[in-house]
Amino acid sequence: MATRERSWAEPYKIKMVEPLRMTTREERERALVDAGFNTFLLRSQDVYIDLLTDSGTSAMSDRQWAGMMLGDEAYAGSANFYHLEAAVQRAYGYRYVVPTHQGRGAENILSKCMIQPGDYVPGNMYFTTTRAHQELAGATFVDIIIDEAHDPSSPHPFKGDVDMAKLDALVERVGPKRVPYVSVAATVNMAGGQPISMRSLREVASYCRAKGIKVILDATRAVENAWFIKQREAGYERKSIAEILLETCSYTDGCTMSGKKDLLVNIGGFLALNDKDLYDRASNLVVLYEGLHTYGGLAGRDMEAMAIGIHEAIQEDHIRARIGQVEYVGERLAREGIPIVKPIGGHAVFLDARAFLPHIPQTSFPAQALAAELYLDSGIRSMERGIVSAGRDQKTGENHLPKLELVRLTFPRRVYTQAHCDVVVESVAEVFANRERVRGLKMVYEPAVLRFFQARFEPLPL
Ligand code: PM9
Repeated sequence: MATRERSWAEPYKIKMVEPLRMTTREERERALVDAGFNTFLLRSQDVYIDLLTDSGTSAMSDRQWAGMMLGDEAYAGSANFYHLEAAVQRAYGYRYVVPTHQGRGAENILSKCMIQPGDYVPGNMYFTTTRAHQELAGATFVDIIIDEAHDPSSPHPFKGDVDMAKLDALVERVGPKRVPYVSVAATVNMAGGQPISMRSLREVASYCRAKGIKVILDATRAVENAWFIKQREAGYERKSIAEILLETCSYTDGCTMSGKKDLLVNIGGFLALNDKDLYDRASNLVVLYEGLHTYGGLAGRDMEAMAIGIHEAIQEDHIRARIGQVEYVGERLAREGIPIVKPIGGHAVFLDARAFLPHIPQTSFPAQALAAELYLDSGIRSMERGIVSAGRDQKTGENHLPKLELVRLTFPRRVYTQAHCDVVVESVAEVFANRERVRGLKMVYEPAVLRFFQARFEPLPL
């Protein structure tokens, strides 16, 4: 007898709810003009389904909320710091932990400790805040990701992999002493939430160890990365997410972490390191920018929630449902013929704005325009990940022109239901059906750094 397909469901039930506000199209038109056509500048009160980011937007569990009540708010030596330190050591395997208020706090400390002006930092695609801190410290970022990562239609299962020839060419050109570390992200956000394989991590580690170069992991979504390794890489099918995560970290010398993603908290991050000297410098510097090395800008209760989040993040049923939800939306959109980045990523479905709006040139910000249009249609908030996010070349002042011009539909963890997902698919399909009506934009205000957060736009005539 043929076995019937069985559904899976979220491994939790809802205990507390937050009402959503629906708006009229007229209200959204006004809100969008007020926000300068930038979804970052909308008030969340004017948003119906918020897919701007998965950062700090997850629902904490009852255990995490209970942990918040156990905050030890001592200035120094809080018990919650030691819980967090032990949780990081257990799950990620690094020796030393410096808490920070969020991921970019860790990036700032790391960049200041490791980079000398004139250095080069290779990485598997840039991330906005990561590159900004590397550049502020005087380094030049060099992209060493495989070419497939820049092609939204390539089905490569590990688009986050490093191209070793690109890495070697850089090291040969500038010399290993000018490369303080290789920055590897798992998963790669800007490529579409795409994973790096264990094979690639191993290769990078053995190359770098031979040259005396350190490897630093951006572990922000390394649990999601572990899920993809388990699904796609031979030899890992039977390993647990916890085992895969530990092996991932074992090929690196430390990590920066935004706890606001994988770790299911609304605020928090850390820098973790194996090298004692580097740790001593980092724990000294953190005092200047974040707070004492046993709180790093966090309340004790925040560290407790993150320690518990580490445990919850690596549960197989959690990660299956988290990535399964994103997959559900991606597969439905693909069935509608809507151009998305393939394979579907871990934290988000990425719409390919170039293919969606071929009549809008990249310099008229098609992804920004598409995010605005989606908001107008239904109040769904998404995020531009294209030319606006890429910013300008530090030396020439010219716009970076990324091959990927994307709109990110990012799913907070444990927040939205399948019915919300269906509403999202229907809205994107509606915008797609009327896509020739969408107009490009011109930028009328451009901030000096990380412009995507605060830039303002006006629509161009059709
Ligand atoms: N990521 C995101 O929405 C929030 C800010 S940028 C719009 O994807 C990686 C891979 C990230 C990340 C933040 C950070 C910085 C580092 N690495 O936001 O400072 O995706 O905690 O982390 C965002 P913080």
